[in-house]
Amino acid sequence: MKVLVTGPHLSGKSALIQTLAKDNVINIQANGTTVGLDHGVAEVFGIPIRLFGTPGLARFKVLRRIISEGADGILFVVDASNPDSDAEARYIWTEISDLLPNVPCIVAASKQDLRAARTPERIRHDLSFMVGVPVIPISNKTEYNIDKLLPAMAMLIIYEWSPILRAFGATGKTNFPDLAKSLHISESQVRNYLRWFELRKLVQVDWDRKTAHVAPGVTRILAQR
Ligand SMILES: Nc1nc2c(ncn2[C@@H]2O[C@H](COP(=O)(O)OP(=O)(O)OP(=O)(O)O)[C@@H](O)[C@H]2O)c(=O)[nH]1
Ligand SMILES: [Mg+2]
Repeated sequence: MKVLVTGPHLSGKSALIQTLAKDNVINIQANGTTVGLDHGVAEVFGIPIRLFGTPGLARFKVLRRIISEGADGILFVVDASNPDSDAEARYIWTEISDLLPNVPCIVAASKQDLRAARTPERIRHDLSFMVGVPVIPISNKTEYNIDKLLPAMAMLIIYEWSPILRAFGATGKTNFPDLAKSLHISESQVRNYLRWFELRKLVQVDWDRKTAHVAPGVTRILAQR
């Protein structure tokens, strides 16, 4: 799954990708600012999550658009300690909402280790344009709540797809013709769904034998609801 890490300048996007993906990170910076992108791979419930970080400077709009393409989820990083960056947060938020409408999103309110850090309630109040989006307070310095972010993100994304993933699991069938029959869709539609899910490692498909299984991590997430 592809998760976009975006938000205003210096909010802690690159630091977050570094904290989440540890040794698996590429980062294109000049003088401490992202001028290209960040890329890192992490894993949650056995599902690989490809993290793509954008630059935060307003002028890198074109890069943000390119990096955003095809994202399944958004981690929107805001600097909880700096209300002066809220206007920029609003600008990037509008831009990303336009590029990725209806994509599941979580706000990571960073720098909670600093005394000036605002609480999630305060962030919700100050950034009221982010209506209904969950806010998780984090710190890249102390790793506070870092372990909560990707499981929450993966759950949101998988719940988005849960009706069809559940339907695949619930048929008890694993071969394409039986799946098509049970779901009342054509075999080519079954293949299209499976290709999409396989790319995101949500199902395991044997294209020669024409069989598919929902990945164990996904079954675990669906069972929690
Ligand atoms: N105290 C504290 N500092 C942080 C935290 N996260 C990031 N920083 C610092 O904030 C500054 C900016 O962090 P980056 O990760 O480069 O921010 P960014 O959002 O990638 O910045 P751009 O790519 O320029 O938009 C750096 O000096 C980091 O060390 C945090 O959780 N706590
Ligand atoms: Mg950066």
